Amino acid sequence: GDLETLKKEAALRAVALVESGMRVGLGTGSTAKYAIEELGRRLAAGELRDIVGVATSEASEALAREVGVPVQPLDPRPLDLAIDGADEIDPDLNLIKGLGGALLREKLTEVQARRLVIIADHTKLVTRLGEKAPLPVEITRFGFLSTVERLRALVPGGRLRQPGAQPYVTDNGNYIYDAQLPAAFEPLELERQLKGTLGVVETGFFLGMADVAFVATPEGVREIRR
Ligand code: DER
Repeated sequence: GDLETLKKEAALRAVALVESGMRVGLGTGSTAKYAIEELGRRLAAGELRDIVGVATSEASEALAREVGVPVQPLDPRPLDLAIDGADEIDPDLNLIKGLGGALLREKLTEVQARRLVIIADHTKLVTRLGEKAPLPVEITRFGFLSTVERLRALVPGGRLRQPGAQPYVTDNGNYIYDAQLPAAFEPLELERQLKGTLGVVETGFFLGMADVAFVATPEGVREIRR
């Protein structure tokens, strides 16, 4: 089926893992949207009860409220499960995320999940991170021109998202630099260098975080475990 059908199939598989009483991280993006909608449907049908959602963006919080998923702010308690999309998924389930601009709240939320379940269509599969997507890097607005120069020195070829008078602003009031990744790099090392760059808040590398990915292909949904 078309990509939207595939995204929804992956989402249904992830939501099938949700049990009554769970605290669930609600991802952001066009795939996670289907998961939030399905959670609402299952609650309305009485198939699930006592679910608490923790949203990873203003948009996902609004959607959760709209479909009847109760939401609470992130607090230090662990989440039983988090469900989210990805921009790239490599064979070790290392991810690039952030094309939807939600990477900071997603990482802050999903690091507290006992299980991080990724949902995607097959176009997100890569053999190596960087093949298809830039690496989003959230940077402070203050001094962003200097931070962009520091990042250009580290990963040449990137650009501020939506450059011009009104750059893209995240839910957290920050900007995003979309970095073009080099042909060969060591993700953990590059993550360390980026995080050590003054003005960088967070990167879209989600390394070693995902436990399982449901990837919908025209031949069916693949379940990939780390
Ligand atoms: O921006 C994000 O982190 C989203 O989760 C993104 O990685 C996936 O969005 P999509 O499901 O709309 O492709």
